[in-house]
Amino acid sequence: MNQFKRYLITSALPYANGPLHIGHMAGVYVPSDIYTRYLRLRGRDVIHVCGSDEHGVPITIKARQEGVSPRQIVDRYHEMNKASFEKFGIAFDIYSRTSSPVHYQTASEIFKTLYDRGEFLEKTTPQYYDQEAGQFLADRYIQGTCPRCSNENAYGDQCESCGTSLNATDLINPRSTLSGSVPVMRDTTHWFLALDKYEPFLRKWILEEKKHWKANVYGQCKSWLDHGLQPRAVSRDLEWGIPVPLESAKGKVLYVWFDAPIGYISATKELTGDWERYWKDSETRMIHFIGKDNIVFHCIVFPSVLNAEGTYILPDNVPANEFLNLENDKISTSRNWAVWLHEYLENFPGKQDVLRYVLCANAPETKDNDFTWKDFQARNNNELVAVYGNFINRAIVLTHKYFDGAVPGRSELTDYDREVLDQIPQIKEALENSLELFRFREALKEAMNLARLGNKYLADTEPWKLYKTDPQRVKTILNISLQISASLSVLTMPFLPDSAFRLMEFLRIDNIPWDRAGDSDLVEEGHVIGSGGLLFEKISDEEIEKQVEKLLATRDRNNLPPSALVPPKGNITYEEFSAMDIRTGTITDAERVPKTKKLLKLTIDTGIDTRTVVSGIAACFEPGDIIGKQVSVLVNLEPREIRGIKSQGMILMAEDPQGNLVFVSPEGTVENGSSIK
Ligand code: B3M
Ligand code: ZN
Repeated sequence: MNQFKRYLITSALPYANGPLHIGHMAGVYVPSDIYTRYLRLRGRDVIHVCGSDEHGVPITIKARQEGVSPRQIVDRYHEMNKASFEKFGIAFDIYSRTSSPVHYQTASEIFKTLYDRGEFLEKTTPQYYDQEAGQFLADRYIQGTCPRCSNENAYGDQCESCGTSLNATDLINPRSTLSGSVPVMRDTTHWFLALDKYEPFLRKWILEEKKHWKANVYGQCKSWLDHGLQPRAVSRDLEWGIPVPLESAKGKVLYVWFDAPIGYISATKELTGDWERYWKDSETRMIHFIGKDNIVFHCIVFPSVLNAEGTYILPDNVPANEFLNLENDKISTSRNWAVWLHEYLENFPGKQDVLRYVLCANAPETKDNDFTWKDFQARNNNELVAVYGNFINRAIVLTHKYFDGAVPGRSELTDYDREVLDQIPQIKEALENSLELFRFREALKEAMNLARLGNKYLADTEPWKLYKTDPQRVKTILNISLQISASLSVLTMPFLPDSAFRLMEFLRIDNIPWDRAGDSDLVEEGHVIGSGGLLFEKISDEEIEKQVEKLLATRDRNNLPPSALVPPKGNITYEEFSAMDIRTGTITDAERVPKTKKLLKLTIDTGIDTRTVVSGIAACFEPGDIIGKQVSVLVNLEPREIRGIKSQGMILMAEDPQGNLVFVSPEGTVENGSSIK
């Protein structure tokens, strides 16, 4: 029995610093929209809130890059993203924005309540300061090596590679993303949420009561709790953001991850005067839809804030997805390696359901997954067109051909007929169970199983061969086919709303209640159906090739914005440079290091000796291809043992932002052992 009276669905608030892409859709918005549509179809009391996340350093960095104000950036992308969501069919009840007055007030009130209760530690601590840019460095203003996974491009608040939430002072070899300089330390006062104080509450609430959460979410939370939580600053030395509502806090704003989740509350206030029924009543079930990089903020930080405030409910589930890659490479806004939603909608008008289908079928629900244009085409042509669309088209065309579009009556049923009719409610039940468990790929497969059932039923019974000899049998077959079609118009609605509505138009039916789907009498004998049409159209090789070429062309390495390249490291002295002894050498042998993907064992004639060097280049080079190649070798690097092999030195390589490697070699052949200066 469902103990919840109502549902509050939140979708992560996309930063208003750029357009939406398919990774956002696959990770958050397609699943949240499917789930919300399903709840509505089942008659549940549900609201779905979202909006633009308009504060934070990503926005001020973008403004700085373009030489405009943050306000101009958020105004542009708030409108753009709102329109893209609408065109794509993501049916929020409200798409608000965190620069709204309601949000400023709500976030300020919650901060003040916690401050007055002494929930914050007020600390003056040394923070990184960029003397050239004249500002403190927080979040994306500072990069360095992650202490947890050694990712060299971790940000001041989070490492996107391993998801760890960080304080800027945790970074190793920090560098300013504003000037590239090495920052200095300067004292500044901030207010810290004492997360460590909430560990007992979080351990009980998550580790004991949320064992049913998805493994990727539960595992991350457990890992953070096992590593121990640190106090986290909830304010920043920035101009753009919600001013900290304290007299002593001039020039300081709320940390974006303190205010953004409160944006869900503000949006609900704007949507309904009855907002407290959703946020403060234990009979409301709140579900946060997010990507994996937002888990700590939605499972640890925000629930701690709400728990400390004391009057709000906490999320019942947070079914975070992993990441979607594109053509085997990470989606990257800075490298323009993305399929932008607004461009998709322009290039494939009327095909939003095709993208919904592919992103759901390939959803990164338990691990990162990959989107390729070839797969997009294959799933459209081989599944949507060849199975689902083909079945519907045949059922409608044959009903018009033999019965002028009137639903024929059924007569005596065969065992096969009964078997087929019995499967419809079974498929529906399986689909519902998968949706209730947030397994959207599985649920979509069930919906397609119903289309496959219908398609196979027609192919097996071949009514077009029977009409002359047994028209009564044809009536039964088409009646059953139309019942299946009517159920499809309901059961596909959460996933493919546009084609579901068109199918309902084809059949001239509307508003079949979800609970009736699966019945075998949805369309009555004599009901006249519409003339139908193609539910889906084939996508040609040319259309796909055009997309792939565009993608590769826009990823033009020469035009990469400077920010895409690793920013320069700090200065060194001439003495430090001249201490390095770099020589020319020739690779005389090369082999893979067993049980590793990245390592090659190289034998190198350095002119002064022959030595072994282990190099992480196996992903880019075949051993046989590089024997005889002249290279540059750092010969006075301290020897170290790598996988049991003594490596003496380092080969110099150039690595571009995509991680492709090329040798740094002398232009002409020179004697091995020649010094490189
Ligand atoms: N703006 C999305 C991101 O991290 C972030 C979500 C906020 S949800 C309150 O890309
Ligand atoms: Zn990391």
